[in-house]
Amino acid sequence: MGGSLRKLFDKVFGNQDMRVVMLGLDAAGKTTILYKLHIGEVLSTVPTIGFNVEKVQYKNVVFTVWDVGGQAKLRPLWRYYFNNTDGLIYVVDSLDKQRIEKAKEEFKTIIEDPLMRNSAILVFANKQDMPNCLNPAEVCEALGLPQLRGRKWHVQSSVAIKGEGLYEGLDWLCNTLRGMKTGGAPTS
Ligand code: G3D
Ligand code: MG
Repeated sequence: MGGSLRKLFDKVFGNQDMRVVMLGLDAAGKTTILYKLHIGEVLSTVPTIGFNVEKVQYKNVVFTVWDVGGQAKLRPLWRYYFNNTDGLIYVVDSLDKQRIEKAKEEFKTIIEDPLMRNSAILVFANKQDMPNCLNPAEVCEALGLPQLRGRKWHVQSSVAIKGEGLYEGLDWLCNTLRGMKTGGAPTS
């Protein structure tokens, strides 16, 4: 993202208080995105709770990131981080057709959690540089997004390793959350 992308980030988020969780199966591209954003030092917590959590705070915006799809018994612990979440970013490896069903199951579990019921949902259909990957519309279908009722969601094509699509996705998320807050809708 570099300096200029940081400026865009400033423009998008300003000084809003915002809590964002970024989830997805391992290898989807979450850590790459976190580093590409260049918004601060990525802190990796010691996994005393059983799973590794990465965290970046930039001004009033906090990003918390972890891999889903591991041990089911750890799932209840995720909810500790769901509290007060405004935005959910779900990252999909569009090339990993074998695990798209698994990605969908995990996604469903997350968005159906009562603590997540008001959060806006940004999906990165990542790795769009790879030939024969699912395109964003196919990722959208595979996750069942068109059937979602009463939720704000958006699928953004991305190539995390090149930083492509990241700003556009965050711009949508931020504008959406701003609109929801202005309209008095709960976001967390
Ligand atoms: P995770 O944090 O979700 O587990 P990572 O995923 O960010 O660690 O990324 C997993 C691998 O996918 C990395 O490769 C990373 O470079 C690669 N990757 C991430 N985004 C993209 C993308 O948009 N396109 C392509 N082609 N690769 C991507 P390595 O080889 O380091 O494991
Ligand atoms: Mg990672």
